[in-house]
Amino acid sequence: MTTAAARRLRKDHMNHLRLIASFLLALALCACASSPSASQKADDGHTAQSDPEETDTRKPETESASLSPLHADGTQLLDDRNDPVVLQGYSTFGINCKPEFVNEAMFRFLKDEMGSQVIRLAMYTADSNGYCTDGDQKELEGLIDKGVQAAVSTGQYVIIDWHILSDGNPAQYQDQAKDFFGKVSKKYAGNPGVIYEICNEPNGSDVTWPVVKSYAEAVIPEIRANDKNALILVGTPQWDQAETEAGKDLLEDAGNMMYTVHFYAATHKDQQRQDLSTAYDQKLPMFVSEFGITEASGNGTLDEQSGQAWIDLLDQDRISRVAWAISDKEEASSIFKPGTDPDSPSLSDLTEWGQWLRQVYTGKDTVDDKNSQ
Ligand code: IDC
Repeated sequence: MTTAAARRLRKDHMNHLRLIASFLLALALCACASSPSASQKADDGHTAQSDPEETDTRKPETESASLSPLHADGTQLLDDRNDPVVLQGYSTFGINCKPEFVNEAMFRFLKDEMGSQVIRLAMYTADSNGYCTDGDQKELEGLIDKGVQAAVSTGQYVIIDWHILSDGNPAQYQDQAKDFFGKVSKKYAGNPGVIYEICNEPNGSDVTWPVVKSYAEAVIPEIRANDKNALILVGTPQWDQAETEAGKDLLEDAGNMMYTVHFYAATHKDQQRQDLSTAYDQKLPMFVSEFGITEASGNGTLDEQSGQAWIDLLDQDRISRVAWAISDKEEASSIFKPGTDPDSPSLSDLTEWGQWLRQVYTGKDTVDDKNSQ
């Protein structure tokens, strides 16, 4: 269950209680107070964990019904009741390279066992069968569709990520981006679960914030023509690490949007955490749509200490976060071991990184769970 859904169910419950006799209300309040639930944690600015009792007894008719429209207000993401939402979840690897990991069983596992509330569908534009280079556009659009359905039907938000990388300047494929976002926003208009990330990690010495800003000003209207309210995420220069530049010169008239920040904790430490705090003070609405605790290469050792310092900061500022990557490639940033069956993942398939994330997202220790099986 999402943070928002857990909170809404609890609120609905409370509203009903208010209608009955006051002594019952007192009793009910007592009962609530005695169970420190996920929503309480979320209210404190920490990420939510699902409460099995609530899930079993008060499950909405369809899981997708639990997805509240999201909107940014100041630095904070809010649901349709204006309650703060802090999403946590997982990014696919490039769907161009690992399409088999985009499936409902996988996304359900991530939700049920790994604390996921949001799935990011990373679609490379130029690298490895890129959408704008050698990839099959129809196939990739079909995969996006499959991923959106799988995420929403398992009660999770879904980010459609235009994953530029070696094509560091988003303007390079701006026309294709306009067509693509026009097409998908038409298809998913009004679906509260769908979030649009219009460029992963702009990079290159000439790719300054004004360059990214003008790309955003060209692409966002394509989405707004179909969907006035969808949440849109906009990248920042230097691989999503120049958020303070955006903080000095915000996009205007873009509607509901946030700016993305990425970090890899073994490489990015105090300086980058300081930048995030500076941007927060600038009142920049931020969303961490990709992070890892390896080096920026996606490999090397895990820096759990720096990773925890980042998570503490994100908790403090109530910033949503999405981890890289739903993959079994032999590298430290994969959450699954090589050879994992993408149609039936299990806890024993988790890498050290996967186990760390599960611990941080759910509070559960995977080794203990395995021992008790
Ligand atoms: C990396 C993958 C790696 C792949 C490389 C190029 O982990 O296997 O060879 O892309 O396709 C990012 C990018 C993300 C990177 C990741 C790790 O958004 O695509 O994935 N990373 O390098 N930004 C910072 C790190």
